[in-house]
Amino acid sequence: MRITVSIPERPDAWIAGLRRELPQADIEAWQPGAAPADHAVVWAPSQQFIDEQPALRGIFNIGAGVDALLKLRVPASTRIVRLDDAGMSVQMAEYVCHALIRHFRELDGYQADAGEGRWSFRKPRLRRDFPVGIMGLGVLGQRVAKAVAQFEFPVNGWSRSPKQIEGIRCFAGEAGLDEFLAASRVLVCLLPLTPDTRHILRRETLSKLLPGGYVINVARGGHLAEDELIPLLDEGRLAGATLDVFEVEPLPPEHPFWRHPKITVTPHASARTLRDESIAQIVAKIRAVEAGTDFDALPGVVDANRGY
Ligand code: NDP
Ligand code: OXD
Repeated sequence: MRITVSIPERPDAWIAGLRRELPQADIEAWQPGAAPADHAVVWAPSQQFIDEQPALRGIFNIGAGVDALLKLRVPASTRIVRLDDAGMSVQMAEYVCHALIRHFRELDGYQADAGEGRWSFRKPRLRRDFPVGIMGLGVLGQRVAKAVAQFEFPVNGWSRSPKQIEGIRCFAGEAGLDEFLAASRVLVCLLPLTPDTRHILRRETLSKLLPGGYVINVARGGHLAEDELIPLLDEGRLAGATLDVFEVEPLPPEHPFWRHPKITVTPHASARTLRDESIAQIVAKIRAVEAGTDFDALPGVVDANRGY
């Protein structure tokens, strides 16, 4: 079995890990003109890579989001498989709970007071006044929703297909979006980026949140209509935003998000790919399909028509 690897950052570490787990396989970094492989392990490969590897059975993405891959022309016979958690959901739960509680408990205000040696209390705020809406109730969204519910915030969730999740008020589809937004004050985006979800965080939708809305975008920069956020903050329609993902990454130094007092920026760090966990998951899937398991029986196989 031949496996080709196209990963921009530390490809050698990935190749060494894959070789350790699959010593019988021929595993090499892809370069133009490389021999055809059976499977690929990738992050944001080029169209040339896809065009030169028409016989791939599986493309294993080392992230959960496949929007970059789905921009490419991939042969219909090649299946795309994304990471299914692999240690990301707990990180996402930590990140979102941290951002939520930092805002809810006004910890930035306390830090500013401390900087001036001021011992002063803020009036306690009520959890029932801060319902949290999670957009996307997949692998990451459900874990985050449950973690937020542990802190006794009311939690709403929105997905494409209807769901029933204990402790979460679930809404679905276009028809459920307005009611979901109107019931939420803190909005967390954990959707895949698809033609249906691009710019879903825009003036029209964000204006439907409860007063004092707060946005946490941990999915993709393309979900947010970036030009529309700062006016909503400056008008007082939104109280703030924590943003981990951006239309252009790295976020350019001159971008106004860096310096806006109501925006917290992190560098696409909310849930990092963990190499060992990811290699273990990918190798288990490759072993399964090589042993005759149908791709469709694997968790994380992408439906290209659906876009995730
Ligand atoms: P999943 O595929 O497991 O979940 C996606 C969820 O979004 C599902 O609940 C799905 O609905 C819902 N959804 C998709 N399209 C729509 C739509 N048009 N309307 C309403 N709901 C929709 O993905 P994951 O939870 O694993 O990951 C989510 C995203 O998080 C990734 O695509 C990636 O972009 C981002 N991500 C960001 C990271 C970071 O570091 N910032 C790290 C990892 C991921 P249904 O359940 O009905 O199918
Ligand atoms: C992912 C990511 O999609 O790292 O996994 O953003």
